[in-house]
Amino acid sequence: MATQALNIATLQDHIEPPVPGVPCLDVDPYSREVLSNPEPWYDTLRETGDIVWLSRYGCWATGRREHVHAIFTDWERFPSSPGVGLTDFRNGKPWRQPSLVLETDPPDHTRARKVLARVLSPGAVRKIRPVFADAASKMADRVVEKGEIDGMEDIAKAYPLQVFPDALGIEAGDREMLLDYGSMVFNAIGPLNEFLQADLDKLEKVGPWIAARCDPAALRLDGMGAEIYAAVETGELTAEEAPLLVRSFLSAGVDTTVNAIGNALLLFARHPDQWQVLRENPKLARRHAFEEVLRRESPVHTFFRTTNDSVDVAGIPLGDETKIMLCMAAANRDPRAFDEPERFDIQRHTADHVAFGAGIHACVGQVVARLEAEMVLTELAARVERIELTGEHVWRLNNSLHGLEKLPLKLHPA
Ligand code: OVM
Repeated sequence: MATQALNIATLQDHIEPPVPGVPCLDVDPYSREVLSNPEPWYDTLRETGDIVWLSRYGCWATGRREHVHAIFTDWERFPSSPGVGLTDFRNGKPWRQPSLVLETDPPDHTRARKVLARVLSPGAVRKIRPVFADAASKMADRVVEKGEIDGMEDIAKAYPLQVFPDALGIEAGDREMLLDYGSMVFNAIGPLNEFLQADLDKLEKVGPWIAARCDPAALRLDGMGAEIYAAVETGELTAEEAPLLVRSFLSAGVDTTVNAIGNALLLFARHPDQWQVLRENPKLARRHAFEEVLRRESPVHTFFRTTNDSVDVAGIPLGDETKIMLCMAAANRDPRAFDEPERFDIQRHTADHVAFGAGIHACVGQVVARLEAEMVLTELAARVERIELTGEHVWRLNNSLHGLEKLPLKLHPA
């Protein structure tokens, strides 16, 4: 198979830590068992030590909020250009051309990020607010009318797959391909296991579809995609860079919000008291409710960095050119940073969560993510008295996304 020639990390029997006497775990965090019920793993990782050696992959890992945040905000010692997954790009050709913004360091990163930050700025996003509000209102009417729904199909996938590609300026049709691509991009943060392999088998079909959506001819003139191409006119980007930057929207902009909205629905179904709090204070949808969802059920559980120099974390020398797993989901449940971290409380001040990362690579699309969540929660809270779980929810197994496959719900109208 073609993927055998790719440079992607795999599960190993046992790799000794570079320093003796450090805390080690021989768990495979990418096993079916862990991915379908990750919370015990998050807790084990975080409570085993400040920084822990994972012997099955030969990398470091941390689940403590303090270290996750410190490493994210220190791009000089923990760069992103060797890739932000388990695979070190310096060992061979990556599975796709590296992202101009995710998998780069300053000064290259700075230039690409500046363009994205402008297109996705609060001011720019304010302009799309009425369109997002209208779509959410219609979606909410539809699901309330239907009553018995699958929260993933009818809300969490349906809404982002409509509003985000519309805002970007890509045509309707075959948009589920965006979920296939998202799945692939996020599985590729982890090892070449059954989950990533299954996605790479679809690459021949999905890859060209994605590339065609990044072409200037395929983008509406009034969308965010066209604004990326406008940066070629001003000399900020080259003509070769623009499609690659549009690809970042398609990589990071859909599957992430799908899972975040799905996790929100699950949490509110499980915590009807918090749904009542939201209904009584709908302004909480504007910020607090979603931030608490991101903290309590983080849709992206891990990214990696690579050591640059002989750096140490909590007094442990990590060695050059070693990968470090930053488990944001574990950090967001760190009792050292959050009071009673298990408790889902939408009135809590959760500004310290690291679900969007931190530092120069912190999620550049977070304004759009928040807008989508705010609209969905606001319109549902206005119409739904109670969200009832009517069957088993099923987690979707992915190497770095934490979201649902199936979420059977009944919406009780207000
Ligand atoms: C990208 C990108 C950006 C953020 C997240 C992401 C792994 C991809 O630029 O392709 O998901």
